[in-house]
Amino acid sequence: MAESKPKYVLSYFNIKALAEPIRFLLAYGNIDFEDRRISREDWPKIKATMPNAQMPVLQIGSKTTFQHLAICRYLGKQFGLAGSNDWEAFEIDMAADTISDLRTKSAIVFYEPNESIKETKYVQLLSEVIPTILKNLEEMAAANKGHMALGKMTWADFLLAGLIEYLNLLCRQDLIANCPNLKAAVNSVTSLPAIKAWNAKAPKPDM
Ligand SMILES: N[C@@H](CCC(=O)N[C@@H](CS)C(=O)NCC(=O)O)C(=O)O
Repeated sequence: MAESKPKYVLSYFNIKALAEPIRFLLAYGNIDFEDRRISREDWPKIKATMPNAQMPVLQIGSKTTFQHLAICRYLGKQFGLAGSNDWEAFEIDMAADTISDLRTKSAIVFYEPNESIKETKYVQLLSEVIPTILKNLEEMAAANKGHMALGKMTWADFLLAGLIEYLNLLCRQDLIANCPNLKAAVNSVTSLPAIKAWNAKAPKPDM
């Protein structure tokens, strides 16, 4: 990146969801970013200007970046949260992709417009899909001493901590209530002074 001190602008709706891990990472990295929250009324006018017509979008100086996982991975590298070799980066990616699986599989059901189809799909989601992924995630966190990878804090912990409220909503449960190691991973991030300060000043989200 050529610019020495680029301006950061994060565009998203006034919700936590996919942007909160990015906000957490920017707060952790002590990056003074513009937290641009687009209203649902303004979104149709802005949609066509965004890559893939979706958000989150993070402007870094003259660069327009998108895809929340790629952004988290990049910021993780910038802030020393991405491991120190290809194998370590791979272990973090496996954890991040598993968290992402939980989100995509539950979001498809949550956003199903037909109420009766939705409830039918929730039966399988709640009885099979979520328990399988959650068990795997908890085992990964147990093997990594209360973190998602490498036995220490990485950007995958930030991903989980930033997404957890949204995941709980999509999955209709407190996912970490009975998962002490996942709870530890979330707490390791939310107890950081920078994240506490962010949470204290963050605007009240719409959901
Ligand atoms: N693959 C993208 C997905 C982004 C995405 O699904 N964004 C949604 C909000 S969570 C969105 O912009 N929805 C509005 C629309 O599609 O009109 C990512 O991971 O960042």
